[in-house]
Amino acid sequence: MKRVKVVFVGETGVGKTTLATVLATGRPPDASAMTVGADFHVLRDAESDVTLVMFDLAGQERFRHLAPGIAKGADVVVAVFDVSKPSTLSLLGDWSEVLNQEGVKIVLVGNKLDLGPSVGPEDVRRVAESLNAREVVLVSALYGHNVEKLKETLIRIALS
Ligand SMILES: Nc1nc2c(ncn2[C@@H]2O[C@H](COP(=O)(O)OP(=O)(O)O)[C@@H](O)[C@H]2O)c(=O)[nH]1
Ligand SMILES: [Mg+2]
Repeated sequence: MKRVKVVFVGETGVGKTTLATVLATGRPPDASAMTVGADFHVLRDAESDVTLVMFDLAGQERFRHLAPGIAKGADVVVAVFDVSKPSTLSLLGDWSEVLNQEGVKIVLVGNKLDLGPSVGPEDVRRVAESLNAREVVLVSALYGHNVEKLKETLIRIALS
C-alpha cells in the first residue's frame, strides 16, 4: 500500500473542505463545518492500492502561518481557486512556501464550475505555468462534477 500526503491550499471559501470531503466520502460536508487550523480526510483506493491522506488547510489569514509546517513533506499540493472569483486565482501565489517545496507535485483545481466561470482560460494557463502545475482540473465539488476525474488524476500523479 502506498500512502500519499496531499495538501489543499487556497483562499477561504473556494471549496477546499467540500472538495476533500467529497473525495473522501462521496458527499459534501454538513453546512457550516468551517475548518479551523487543519483537518484531514482519508481516501483509500482499493484498485490502485493508494491511500491519499488529504490535509485541508484553513485559508484564514490568522492560521496561515501554520501552513508550511502542516504541508511539510507533502507529495501532492492541490491549489484550489473559485472559477467565479478571479481574485482567488491570483492569490494562490500567497501559498508559495507550500507550493515551492522541493519535489512536490502540484495540481491546479478550479472549483464551482456550476456557477459559470468568470476566470479566463488564459489566466488559468498562466497561473498553471507559474506554479509549475502538472495538471489543471475544473470541478464542481458541490455537484460532484469531475470529482472522479480529479480523484484519478491525484492517484496517477501520486504514483508517478
Ligand atoms: N456553487 C458551489 N458552491 C460550492 C462548491 N464547493 C463548495 N461550495 C460552497 O462554498 C462555500 C465554501 O466551501 P468550503 O468547502 O467551506 O470552502 P473552504 O473555505 O475552501 O474550505 C460553502 O458554502 C460550500 O457549500 C461548488 O462546487 N459549487
Ligand atoms: Mg475549509
